[in-house]
Amino acid sequence: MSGFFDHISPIQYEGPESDNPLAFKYYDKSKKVLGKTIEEHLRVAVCYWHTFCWDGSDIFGGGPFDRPWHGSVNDHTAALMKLDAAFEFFDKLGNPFFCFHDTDVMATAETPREHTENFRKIVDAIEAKMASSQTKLLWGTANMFSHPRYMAGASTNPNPDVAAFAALQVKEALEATHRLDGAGYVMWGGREGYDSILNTNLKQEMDQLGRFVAMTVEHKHKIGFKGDIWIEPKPHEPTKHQYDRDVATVYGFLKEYGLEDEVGVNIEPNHATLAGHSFEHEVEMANALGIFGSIDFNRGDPQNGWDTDQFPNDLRENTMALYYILKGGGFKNGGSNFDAKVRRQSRDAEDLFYGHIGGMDLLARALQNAAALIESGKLQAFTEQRYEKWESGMGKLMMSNNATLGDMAKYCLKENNSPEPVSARQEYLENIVTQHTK
Ligand code: XLS
Ligand code: NI
Ligand code: NI
Repeated sequence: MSGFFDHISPIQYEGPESDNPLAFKYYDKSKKVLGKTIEEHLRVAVCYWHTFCWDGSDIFGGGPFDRPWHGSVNDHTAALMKLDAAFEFFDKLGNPFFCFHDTDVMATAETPREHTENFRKIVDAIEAKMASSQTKLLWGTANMFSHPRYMAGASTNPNPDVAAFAALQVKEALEATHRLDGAGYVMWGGREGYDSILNTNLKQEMDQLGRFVAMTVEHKHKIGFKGDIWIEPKPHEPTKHQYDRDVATVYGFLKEYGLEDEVGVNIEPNHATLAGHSFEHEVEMANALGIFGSIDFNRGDPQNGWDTDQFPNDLRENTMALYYILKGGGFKNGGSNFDAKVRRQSRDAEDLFYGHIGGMDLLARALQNAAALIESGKLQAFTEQRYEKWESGMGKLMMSNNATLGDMAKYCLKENNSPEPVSARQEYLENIVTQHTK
């Protein structure tokens, strides 16, 4: 035991009337919503990186967080201390899943051989920890953006030796995810993008990324990993132009390289807003394209133009997102990963709990709101009625490939209709959402 969270008791559900800041008010994990428990719907995960690796440092100064495992060297002993603390946290919070990057969990390594050795050693320890814990792995990933070798990208690097190092990391991380029975594997683009077109061969880089993702898919099948692979779209940061800009761009990329049946998306609301979209737009776009996978729940700051990774607290935004998630059939292998960090001045162990408790309570409320919206059927009924004319007549002929442009024109002239505009009732629909945001 790390002892770091000794002063905190396991977090219990106490209901909305409770005054206890270290209790759930809404996350009643066994409560049934639309036939499944809240826990089964949300599949909440704690992320290793923001929660246990970040020391609070920013570009202007060092880390104010006091975490005993953050010594001067990140060796295997420190990695084991961090692992103890992480599982103590999971066991107390009661989150069913966690997520990690290879470099989050392992001792720092410089060479490829050192990387493999250090990573495999800690994966053994993680496996042992998981054997005596309830917490399962939602997804694994490889960090191919922090080390200076990845300055100019991983698989999109001008130097194939860098891509080979990235291949080693992905191979190891994917195999570890498989071994730890993870539900998915995430590929966030990291530095797969560019800052200046003057020094960049864009087509070459995109082809490299396409081949790299294809190799990852091939390896998944080779080792028999049955989980999903998800790309996490983000428009910029760290590079000016990230190749995986948003859900629609990722879909185009997957189509181009023949991967659309193999790879889905891990959507992050803060990335959606950076791309100029709403969170629910990205969810519904993924549903429409058949690539919805998982969510990294966080929020941006409306006045800041970067990825602030704050815990979600906007009930309406998350009600809307969960409505579209439920409408699309809900999570399968995916889940709700808190890719969120407490603020730099929230330096205590308690603050890590407040952040996660708040996020889990918020999602539990949003889920119940979304379920009530589904049950009321009003939004769905309105949209269905709005498009119902496509079910018959000329609309049906067009959509079943049985009409040409000429046929449509001929029909139009024959009917000689001047169609009347019809209200889209936006405010009426928004009021329904407001009524259900509780
Ligand atoms: C960064 C991403 C990252 C991924 C995992 O903006 O959100 O944290 O989720 O590599
Ligand atoms: Ni993320
Ligand atoms: Ni992010």
